[in-house]
Amino acid sequence: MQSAREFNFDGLVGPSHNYAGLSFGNVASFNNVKSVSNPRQAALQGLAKMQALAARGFAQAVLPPHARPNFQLLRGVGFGGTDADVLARAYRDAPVILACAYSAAPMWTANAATVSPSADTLDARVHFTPANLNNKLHRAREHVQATRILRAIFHDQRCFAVHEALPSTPALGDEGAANHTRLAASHGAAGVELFVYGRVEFDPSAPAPRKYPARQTLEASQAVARLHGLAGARTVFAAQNPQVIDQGVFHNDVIAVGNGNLLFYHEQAFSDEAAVLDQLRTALAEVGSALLPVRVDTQMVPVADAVGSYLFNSQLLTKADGAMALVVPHECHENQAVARYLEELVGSGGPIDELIEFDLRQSMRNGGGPACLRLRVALTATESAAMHQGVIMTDALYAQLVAWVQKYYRDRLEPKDLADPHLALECQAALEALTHILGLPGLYDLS
Ligand code: SUG
Repeated sequence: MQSAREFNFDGLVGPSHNYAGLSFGNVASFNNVKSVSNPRQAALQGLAKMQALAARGFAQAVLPPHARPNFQLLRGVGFGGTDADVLARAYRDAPVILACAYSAAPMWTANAATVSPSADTLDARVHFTPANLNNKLHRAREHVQATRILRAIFHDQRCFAVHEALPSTPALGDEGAANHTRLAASHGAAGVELFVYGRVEFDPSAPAPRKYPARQTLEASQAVARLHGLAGARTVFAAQNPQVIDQGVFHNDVIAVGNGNLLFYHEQAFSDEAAVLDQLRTALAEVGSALLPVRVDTQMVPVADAVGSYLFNSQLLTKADGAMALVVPHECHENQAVARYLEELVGSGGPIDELIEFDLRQSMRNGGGPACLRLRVALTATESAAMHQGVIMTDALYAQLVAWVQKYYRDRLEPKDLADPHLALECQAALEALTHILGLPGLYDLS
């Protein structure tokens, strides 16, 4: 077995971060529709998390934002003329589509792709499948730029395989790592990959939510596992509890998170909790490991509190001493039940012995917590040396990115600002400058 480190690739919040209420089923996005956003603060909050975790010795990297506005989308739905005409016409006739074209949602890189480390795959390469995110218009074209970014960073095909996204159709709805958890004795050891789905396209009798959409299908999860060459005995497919989807759990990472052999989850997360635990135990036994479940009861933390605080949308990080830290958003301290639970958890003598808290309010108001903001990629030393080095977070990169944000980002955006042609130019200039900072020329098709 080779040793490996887990890199967290956080999404750099783009200059058009705004609240457009585009995600039906995501309670925060819906509740904050049309409120005023602060893109500069959003980006600085995200960078502060990256910098603090890098300073603690965790492997940290950054994924760039996507080109905005997405003129291909706007022109593709019939808005023509100059760029300024396109923006004015879209604002007049279809402001929601304009908001889709401006969405900064790629910041939530847990939805960028599903990643399987080389220890799990048949050809011993790291596999990536960009998520098609076809459930929401504002996210449905993200995979085009995400594929381009991942191929630019993980360009060495001896180590990496970046697949095309799955065909973009409801039967294959795929939301990436937000519905995928890897359990293993260590990051470098062969592990068990857990895929959680909300709906089965070809079995109408399978349980499904009634109020909100299930974004991930079983068929999509199975396709990703096949593409990555995962071993059947070490792959588990689990149905999400449709009742929690209807309470705002639009991705499994809003109600469960795993790291090492530990699964931290809410008792209502899965349709059949006992069966999921059983399958995980059997699969982990294949690799000589034993499941460590940390179950949170409804009595301690009701689902509504889990959704409101994003307790489970936390990062579980293995520290140098082998214990784990839980990276939580500030909201966890503001919720009484969750704060009480967390105090007990870290004081219990168990494997999670530290809380690290961040103010991510700008992202949280759109339903994105610490775990949404990062894509986990476990890499051996050879693999981490083979990827593009310019995205690895260092003090110098942090300082450059902070200065870049201060220079290009507005501190206030409201819906009417999306019609301002200057905003489009500002976004383009910012991204052009970013390609130089990250050493990734040609990353964007800015035509
Ligand atoms: O897809 N919000 C995102 C939040 C994604 C969170 N990711 C994970 N749980 N991994 C979504 O619902 C809101 C955009 C708006 O309303 O303007 C949005 O897209």
